[in-house]
Amino acid sequence: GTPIRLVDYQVPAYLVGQVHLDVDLFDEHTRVNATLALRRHPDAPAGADCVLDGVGLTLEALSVDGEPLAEEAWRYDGEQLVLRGMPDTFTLATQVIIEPQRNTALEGLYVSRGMFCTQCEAEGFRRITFFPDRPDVLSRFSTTVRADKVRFPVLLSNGNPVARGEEGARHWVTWEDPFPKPCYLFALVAGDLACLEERYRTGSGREITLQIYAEERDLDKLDHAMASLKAAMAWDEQTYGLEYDLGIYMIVAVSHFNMGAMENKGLNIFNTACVLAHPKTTTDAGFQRVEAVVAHEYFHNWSGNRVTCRDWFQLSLKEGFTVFRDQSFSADMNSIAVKRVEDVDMLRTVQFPEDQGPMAHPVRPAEYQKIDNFYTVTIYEKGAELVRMQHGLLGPERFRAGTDLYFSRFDGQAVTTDDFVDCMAEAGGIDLTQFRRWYSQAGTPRLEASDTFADGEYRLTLRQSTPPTPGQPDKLPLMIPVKLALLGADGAALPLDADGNTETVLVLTEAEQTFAFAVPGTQAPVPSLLRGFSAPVELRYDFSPAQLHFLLAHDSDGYCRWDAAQRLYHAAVTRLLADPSAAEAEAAALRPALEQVLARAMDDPAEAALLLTLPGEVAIGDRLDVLEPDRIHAARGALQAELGRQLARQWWQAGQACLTPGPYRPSAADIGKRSLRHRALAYLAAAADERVASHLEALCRDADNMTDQLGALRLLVHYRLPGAAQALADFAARWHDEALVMDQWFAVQATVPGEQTLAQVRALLAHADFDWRVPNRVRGLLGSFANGNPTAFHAASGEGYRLYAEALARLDEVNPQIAARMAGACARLPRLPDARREALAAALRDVLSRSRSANLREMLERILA
Ligand code: HT7
Ligand code: ZN
Repeated sequence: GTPIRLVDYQVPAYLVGQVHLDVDLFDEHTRVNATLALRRHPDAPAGADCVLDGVGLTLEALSVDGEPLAEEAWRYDGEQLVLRGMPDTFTLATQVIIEPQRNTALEGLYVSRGMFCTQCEAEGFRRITFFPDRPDVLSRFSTTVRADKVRFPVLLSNGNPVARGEEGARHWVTWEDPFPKPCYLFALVAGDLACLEERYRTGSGREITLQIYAEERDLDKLDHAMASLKAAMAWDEQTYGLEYDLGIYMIVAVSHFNMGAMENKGLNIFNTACVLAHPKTTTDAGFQRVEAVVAHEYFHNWSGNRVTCRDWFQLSLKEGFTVFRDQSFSADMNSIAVKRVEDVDMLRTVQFPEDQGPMAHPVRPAEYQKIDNFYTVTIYEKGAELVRMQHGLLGPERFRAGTDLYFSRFDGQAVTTDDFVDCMAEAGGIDLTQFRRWYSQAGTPRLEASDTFADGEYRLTLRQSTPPTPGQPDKLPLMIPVKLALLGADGAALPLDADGNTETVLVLTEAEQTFAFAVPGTQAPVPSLLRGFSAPVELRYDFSPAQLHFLLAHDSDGYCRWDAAQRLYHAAVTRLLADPSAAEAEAAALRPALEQVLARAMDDPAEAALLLTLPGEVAIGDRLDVLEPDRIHAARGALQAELGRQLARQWWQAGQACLTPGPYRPSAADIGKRSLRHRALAYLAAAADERVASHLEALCRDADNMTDQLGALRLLVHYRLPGAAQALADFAARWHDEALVMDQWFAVQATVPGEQTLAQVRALLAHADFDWRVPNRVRGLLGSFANGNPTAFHAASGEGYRLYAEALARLDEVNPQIAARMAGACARLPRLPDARREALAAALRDVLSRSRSANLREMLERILA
C-alpha cells in the first residue's frame, strides 16, 4: 500500500466549527443526520476542495446551505466525499445509513451484547458520518440519540444532557459538549444499563457527578473502578494541578472492545476487563489493571483531550505522556520500586524485541499505512520512557513548570511532540536539541560500560551505539542520562563530589565518553549503573558473579537489585543450555542469593517475589542468537525445579508467612504477599513437591478470591499435577457465566508447555464458548498461545505456525484490527532457525495472499520483508 508520510503534512482545507449529529438507532440500520458548519482554513490554498472522510456510508441526502448540491459539485468513492467550488463558509447537511449490527470490526458504531457503542480513535468516526476525520480539526459537538424506550433506556453522548423527549415507543436525549474536540473523541452509547453513581468535589469546590455504567449483573463489580477514578482525580490535582472540567464523568463497560479503553470526552468506553473488578472473579493483576487504566483514561482528559495531537504521527504526545502519568500514579498508590521494576520488565521483554525486529519504528514514526498498527509498546511504553528521561533531566519542579507551560500554552490546540519538548527545554532552561533524536530514531541503543581503578581514581567509559532498524541504517548518538552510584566495600554508596552526593547523572552525548571520580582507598568500587533504569538502553557491562551478588545484597536502588538478580539467572540458564546436567550445581550456586532474599522477604514481599522470579522462556530466547524453545524450556525448568527442591523448606515457610487472613483486599501489602506466596508455590510445583498438588487443589477449590484460585489452577495444569483435569472442569462449571474468568480458563490451557497443547488449542477453537467476534476471548486463547507458549507455538513440526496462520486469516474476515495486532506475535520470524523460519514464512505468505485488510497486509509485509 501507499504510506502516509509525516513530511507531507498539510493543514486541512476546511475546519468544522460546530457539528450537530442526530443518530436514529433501529434494529436493522441506523440513520445519521449531520450538520457541519465549515469554514476555510486561513492557511489553506484558495480554491482547495473540501474533503470529508466517510467509509462504507450509504448516502441518502446531501445539501449545502439548505440547497441540494448539483451532481458535478461532489464525488463519493466509498472513502472520501469531495466537494468542489465551495464558499469560504457554508453549512453541510448529510444523511447516511449505516449498519452497526453487522459491524464486527468494532470500529465506528457497533453493537456489543445488545448495547450500541462507538470506538472512533483512530479513524472510526468516518464510519459513522462524513467528516474531516483528522485530529487537527476541533469542533463543538451536540448530539441527539434516538432509540426504543424500553430496550435502550440509557442514551449517552459526550458533554452534558441538555434536552430529552419521547415520541411514541421511542425517546431521545440531546447532549452538548462545550469543549471543542477532534472527532476521534466522539462517543455514543445506547443500552439497558445499570449505573453506579457517586460525587467528587474538586479542589476548587466544584461537584462532579461520576457514573459507571455496566450490565445489571455486573453492578457489584464497579466499586474498585469508582475508587480508582476518585484517587486519580485527586492525584492529578495534587501532582499536575489539573482539575476535571465538565460536571459529569461517565464510564461505560462493554464486552466487545479492541483495546483496553477509550478516553472519549466525558464518556469513556471501557473493555469490561479494564473496569470490572470483584475479589471473586478478578485477580490482583486485574485489580491493578483497572486502577491503572481508569487513571490512564482520566489523565487523557488533559494530556490528549484538552491538548491533543496535530496528526497521528504525534500519537506518543498523548500516549507516552499519559502512560508516564499513569505509571507515576500507580507507583504512588502502591510501591514506587515495585512498579518501576514491573514497568522496566515489560519494556525490556516486549518493547525491546519490537525495537530490534521487523516492526521497529520511532516513537514518532515518519510513515505508516494503517495507524491502527501503531498503537504499539514503542509509542506507549518507550514514549513514556522519553517523558521520564525529561523528568529526570529537569527534576520534579522544573518538569512541573514544563507541564504547566505546555497545558497553558496549548490548551484547546492540536500539537506535536516537538511542542512538548520545547516546553520542557524552555521551563528547564536546558538544550534538548539532541534529545529530540530519541523521538525520530528507532532501535534500542546499546550502552557499553567499562572501567578502571588506579591511584584513587575510578574511570568509567561509556560507549553508545544503536543497531540499524528497517529504513534507518545509520544512527546518531543520543543524549543518554545514566544515573550512577559507586558502592564501597561495606555496600554503602560513596560520595561522588565535594558536597557528598552519592548519586549522579552522567549525561552521555558523544559516541564515547569517559568520566572520572576520586575514590579513596585501594579497593575498586562496584558500579551501580543506570539506576532506576534512567534510560531505555541495553546496558552491557562485564559484571562478575561476585559483583552481582554484592549489588543484589547492598544496592539501595530497587531496579539495580532486580537487574543483578536477572543477570545471575540469565547467566545460569545460559550455562545450563551448554551443559544440561549442571542444574544441581547451578541451583546450589544461586542458593545463597535466594536464601538471603527469602530471609528479608517479609520486609517487602512484592519486591522479594520479583527478585525471585526467573526470566521467562521468551525473554531468555530473546537474548540468544538462535531461538531454541525446547532447550530453553528444559534448562529453565530444570533450574526452577532444582531451586524448588533445594529450598523447599524456605518456600513452604514463605508461603505460610504470606497468608492474608480476613477478607480479600487489593491493597499493595496483600497483593505483595499473595505474589510471593504464588512464587513459592511455583517453585514447589516445578519440583513436584509431594505436598504441593493437594495444597494447590485445595486452594483452587476453596479460596475466596480469584488470585488464589487461578494461580493454583495454572500451576496444577502447567505442571500436569494430579487433579489438574478435575480442577479445570470444576473451574469451568463454576465460572461458566463469567466471561472474563473464562478468558483466563482458555489462557491457562493455551499456555501449557509442549507440542501436545496444539491439539488442545484446536479443540478450544471449536469449543462452544469460543467466539471469534470477542477480542478478549481471542486474545485469551490465541494471543496467550502465540505470546506465552514458545514450545507449542514454535513446535518443530511447524504445526503451531499453521494453526496460528489459519486463525489470522479467519480473524481478518471478522476484525482486521485484532488480526493485525495478533500478527505481531510472528515478528520474531527473522530470528528463528532456518527450518522454522521457512515454515512460519510459508504460513504467513499464504495468509498474505488471501488477506483482505490493509491492517493485516501491512503487518505481514513488514514481518516478511
Ligand atoms: N487512546 C485509546 C486508543 C484506542 C484505540 C486505538 C485503535 C483502535 C481501538 C482503540 N481503542 C482505544 C486507548 C488509550 O490509550 O487510552
Ligand atoms: Zn492512552
